Amino acid sequence: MKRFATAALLLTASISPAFAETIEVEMLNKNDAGDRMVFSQELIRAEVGDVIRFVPTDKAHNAQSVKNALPAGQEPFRGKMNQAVEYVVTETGLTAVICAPHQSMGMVALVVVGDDLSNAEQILDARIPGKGGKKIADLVEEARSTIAAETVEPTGNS
Ligand SMILES: [Cu+2]
Repeated sequence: MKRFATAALLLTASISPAFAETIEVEMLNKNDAGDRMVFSQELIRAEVGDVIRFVPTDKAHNAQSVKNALPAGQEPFRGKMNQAVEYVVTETGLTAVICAPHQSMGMVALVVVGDDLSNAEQILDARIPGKGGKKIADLVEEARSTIAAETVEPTGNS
């Protein structure tokens, strides 16, 4: 009995270190497509346990969450200007991320954790100004259609 318990414990221990990832997102003045004041990834898909690291590749940016635009129970984050900041994901759902000085120019991103879209309406109600608000709405729509496409029953040849 004791031997069995030990074996079970070892097995659990070897499985449990989850495949947590660090996802790096750059803060840019311009991306390869020529868009100005942008995050290098705008639809950021993650899982609980992952860390999203926003890095100041270019100057004069920050990354932070937005009040009422993140999952219940999730700790908000607020990076300083010109500094890297890490968002430690603990909850499933959507999080709107902005660069404070450039949000109205469209420097925003949407984090999608665990394919959970249940707080989408809150994200859309968060009143991010200008192009940022429009882009967040587009990203919510993109997340919806991407996840819907992935959850379609497999046809057998895919
Ligand atoms: Cu910025």
